[in-house]
Amino acid sequence: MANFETVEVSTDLLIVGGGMSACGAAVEAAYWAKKHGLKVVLVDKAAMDRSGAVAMGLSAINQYIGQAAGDNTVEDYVRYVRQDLMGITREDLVYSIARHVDSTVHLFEKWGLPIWKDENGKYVHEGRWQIMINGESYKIVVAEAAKNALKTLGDDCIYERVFIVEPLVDGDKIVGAVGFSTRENKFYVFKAKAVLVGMGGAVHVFRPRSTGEGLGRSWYPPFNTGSSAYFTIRAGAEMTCQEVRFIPVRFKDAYGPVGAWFLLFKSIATNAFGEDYMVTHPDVLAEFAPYGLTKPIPANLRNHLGLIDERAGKGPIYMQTADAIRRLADAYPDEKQRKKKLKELEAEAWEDFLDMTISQALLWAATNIYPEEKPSEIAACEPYFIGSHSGASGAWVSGPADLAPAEYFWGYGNMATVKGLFCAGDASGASSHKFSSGSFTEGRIAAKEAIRFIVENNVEPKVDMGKVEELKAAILKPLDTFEQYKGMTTDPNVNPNYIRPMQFMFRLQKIMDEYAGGVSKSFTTNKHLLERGMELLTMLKEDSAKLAAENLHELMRCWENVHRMWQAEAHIRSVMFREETRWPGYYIRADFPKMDEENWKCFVNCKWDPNTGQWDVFKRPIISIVD
Ligand code: SFD
Ligand code: AMP
Repeated sequence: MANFETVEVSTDLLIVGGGMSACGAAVEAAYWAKKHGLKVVLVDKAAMDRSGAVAMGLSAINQYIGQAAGDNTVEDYVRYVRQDLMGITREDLVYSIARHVDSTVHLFEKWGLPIWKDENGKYVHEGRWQIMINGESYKIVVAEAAKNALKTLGDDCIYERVFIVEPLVDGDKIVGAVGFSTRENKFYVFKAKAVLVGMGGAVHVFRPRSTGEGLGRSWYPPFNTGSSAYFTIRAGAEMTCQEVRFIPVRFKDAYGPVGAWFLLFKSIATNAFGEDYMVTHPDVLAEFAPYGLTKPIPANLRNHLGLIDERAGKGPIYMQTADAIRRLADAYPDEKQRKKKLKELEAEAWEDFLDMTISQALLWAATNIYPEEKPSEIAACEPYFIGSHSGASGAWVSGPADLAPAEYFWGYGNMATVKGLFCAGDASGASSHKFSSGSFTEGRIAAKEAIRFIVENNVEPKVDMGKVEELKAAILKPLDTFEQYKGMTTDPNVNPNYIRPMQFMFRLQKIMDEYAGGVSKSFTTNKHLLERGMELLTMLKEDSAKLAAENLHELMRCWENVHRMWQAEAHIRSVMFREETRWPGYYIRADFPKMDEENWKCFVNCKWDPNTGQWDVFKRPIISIVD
């Protein structure tokens, strides 16, 4: 620890994270900061060009309203999100993003992102809200714009490969963050008048399906490890929807996307006996009325129907790719045209993976899959925390002044319940279906409000440097622990004096998988399992003081796992509190297997008190703003 330099950086606005929401925040903040002569600093644990969920690229922009063309209205989008989340959504937040999202998409196009166009120059839609892109370089295009915007404020605005660990708080106000370089022996202290959190969601909290040679493969990118949740919880912010994990259905083992198959190619999925599970369970859908009886059927119910068949021994579940391609090609009676269309469809099918999940294309090639000839297995993934997709976990933030009911408004849009702490993308909860475009848009909204907050509350951050020294010692401790004890066993992985981050992660994943309804329990849990899980998690928490790191990379791994562990705790506590099953297909409470609209049509929020270390879990009302 002695050879770690402490680097102090002072700024007005600090943006933590460098993904879609942080890039949106950077672009917007730079504009407003310039007007007011303010400084903005962005910190990413990785390199912005390829960081976060969009690192590998994407094949579609999943939120586009098409307002100008009159394709849809913002209200339509709010209804869609409310329906998909089984009624549990902050309509003011969804509305606020949806009304601005088209302008974001137009900016992306201006910056060079290729969006598919039809012969009339209109965007090619994958589904009602989704438009197709050649998105292999999506993140590079967006990051370039963000970096260019920040560069207009100065040369010292971007810190890459710096891992943010902990918030700095003064009373009820955020005053900065601390972290460390993953490349040099440097400990960073960022002092700020406002902090905007955009550090994504969390993966590898639950044991993944992948094992052995595929270990670590998941749908969600491995770089997002619960830092947003940890940062906001530890700052004392109220959190919401921590029970609403997301389980996507994906092509099995390489986790390739299904959206293009279901929506663009109009494919169906069946069980191994050829039965379409979406039509063979009307009774189950009726149990979850009104949502189960309204189109589109919510993502979790779609999962649930497939899982019912799987549990009944009717697997594997297949995407009927060959049928879908044949159907589309057969629409061309002319043989030459039909063959041309077939080739086009084959190319599109492969490109869908090559744009965003290259390993799925490799797995198809390696396992002799020709999508035009035979179907391909799909499966429900392990659970993830991603409030910007079809999950909802994140911080409880204020809505916009012109839309939010009084209960949802406390002065600045997208500000958490801690003063000066703003959240966007996966970091803000209860406003699902933002996706890449909506997350960037929310970053813009939050950054504009954060700058307004700074202008109206322009006081120097009071940082307690004694506390910072304590944090520095605690954060770097795993390096010392390893050095101290590494020689005491012949195998450095097995040591009674410490635990390495990989083993720590395995233990966390086992607890979550077996007690909180992971893959091996077919996403099913109950009060007793959750209580036992909490007991084991408490012991894991104790052992986190014994984490050991051989180098800077492992030090990051240690703190990533501590972040995951806190996300896990918020999840278990919230699942335990909500005594119903509202999102089967994400999880089932076997002791409360039915949805209970009367008692549980509400948000489940929670809060950890930094002064007492106590958790509080409680209800918040749903206030609808759209009919
Ligand atoms: O269809 C720290 N998403 C899709 N959106 C679309 O619009 N189209 C698609 O095609 C999408 N597909 C998709 C999507 C997500 C994933 C995981 C897959 C496929 C496989 C959703 C979007 O990608 C998502 O909504 C946004 O990216 C969310 O934005 P944001 O800003 O909340 O998170 P981020 O982009 O992942 O960025 C996180 C950043 O934080 C950094 N970070 N920095 C410092 N310190 C720490 N401790 C940090 N921890 C994390 C990261 O490096 C990163 O910069 S489809 O298949 O669903
Ligand atoms: P995915 O590839 O599953 O992430 O899907 C991309 C987009 O399409 C998301 O907006 C999903 O909600 C939506 N989507 C995927 N499959 C379906 C389906 N079967 N019905 C309706 N919407 C879907």
